[in-house]
Amino acid sequence: MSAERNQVGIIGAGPAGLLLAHLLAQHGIESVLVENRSQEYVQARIRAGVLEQGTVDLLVSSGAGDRLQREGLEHGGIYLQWPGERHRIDFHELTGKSVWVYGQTEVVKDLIAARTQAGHEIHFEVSDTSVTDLETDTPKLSFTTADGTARTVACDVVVGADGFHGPSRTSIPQARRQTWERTYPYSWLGILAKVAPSTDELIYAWHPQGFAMHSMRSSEVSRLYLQVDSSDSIEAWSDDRIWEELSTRLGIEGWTLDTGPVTDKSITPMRSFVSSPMRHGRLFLAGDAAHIVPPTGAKGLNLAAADVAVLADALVEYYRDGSEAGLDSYEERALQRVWRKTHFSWWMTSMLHTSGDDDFDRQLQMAQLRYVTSSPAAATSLAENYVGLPLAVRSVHQ
Ligand code: RFL
Ligand code: PHB
Repeated sequence: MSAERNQVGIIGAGPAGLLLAHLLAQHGIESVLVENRSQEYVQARIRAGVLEQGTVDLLVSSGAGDRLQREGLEHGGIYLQWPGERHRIDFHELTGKSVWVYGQTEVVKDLIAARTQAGHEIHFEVSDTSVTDLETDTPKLSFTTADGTARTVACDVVVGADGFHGPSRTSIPQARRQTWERTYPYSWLGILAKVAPSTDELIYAWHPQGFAMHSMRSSEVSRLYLQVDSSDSIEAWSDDRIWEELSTRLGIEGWTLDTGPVTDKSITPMRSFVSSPMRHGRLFLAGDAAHIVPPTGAKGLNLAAADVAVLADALVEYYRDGSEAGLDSYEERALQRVWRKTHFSWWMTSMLHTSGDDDFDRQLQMAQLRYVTSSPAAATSLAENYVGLPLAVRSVHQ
């Protein structure tokens, strides 16, 4: 076993870990980045599709946004619908901002390319990842490389960007951790299809048979989702059954859903989860490692990006001035945003998904949908949350 030294240890080459490594490298800060999956797997993992303007601005200003600017689809609004009615929420008019449709797979590919082109390594397919000595000035990141070499790297800081199932969060002593969790009684079945989108902007549809959504990846590829039972298995959903259900739930007079070959399909459970603290000694958590939102608000990846923006800023300040003020205020600044987006994601989810057959709940959902599509004040509230609220101000430095 060899003893090594690095500035920042990062666990996880998802959007959070890759973006953090990239932002730090821009400021000459070195990092060791480890990932337990293969590069091919990470680049093909189909998840998010919507980037807030702030996330786009961050990627572009850091030099990783060239392809995003060329290929990303700018959307100035979304449609909200229920049987017989489809309404547009105009983000441009209400907030002056947009969102961009650009797959998480593409963000990950761009960030991997940026890191490798800059001559920095990503250790894919590692095993036995662990962090120790968290309460000292040199926390240790240990892992076994793909070729079987056991390595331990002494760092100034270790960042757990290893998603919901990674080992970082649970290396914080149980007695210090508090978690808040809600598991929803339904899941999302998502498909990727080789067919031009049947819509210019995303459609979020309430339907008595369950929520449905029409999103996209490009002018030739559509991404669609269906609310299904938590107990449903993907085998129970043939492509024909999926298209039939999508056509029913998204259907509206004078509009048809074009169908095409399904190239990917999977079922994802819906969960809200927040864990605190996001820091223990010299270990910092970022992204899904610390919090999960249901995808209805399109917030998960954007939250991960916002966490690492704050953390990168704090680390730059630490290495430049020796000040730990930014690191000390990381959790407070991150959690404010996390809870706002946790609320928004829960709210969108609750408004659009059917659960049981309680007619009182349905009447409330209908009342809420009518309100957000008719009141400029309510529509603005949805719009400003969807496009993303500005980064929290750093109260300790003012
Ligand atoms: P990730 O992407 O889970 O990355 C964590 C990485 O850590 C690795 N890892 C380890 N590495 C080394 N050693 C270990 N022991 C490790 N254990 C784990 C993992 O392999 C992985 O590569 O977390 P990160 O970076 O925080 O990024 C979070 C986002 O991936 C997630 O929030 C979004 O995908 C959520 N999400 C959406 N977010 C949006 O902002 N907009 C959307 O439109 C949106 N749509 C979605 C979504 C998530 C979905 N699913 C499947 C959960 C739609 C769906 C269907
Ligand atoms: C997606 O395109 O995958 C997507 C879009 C909006 C969401 C969730 C997922 O709210």
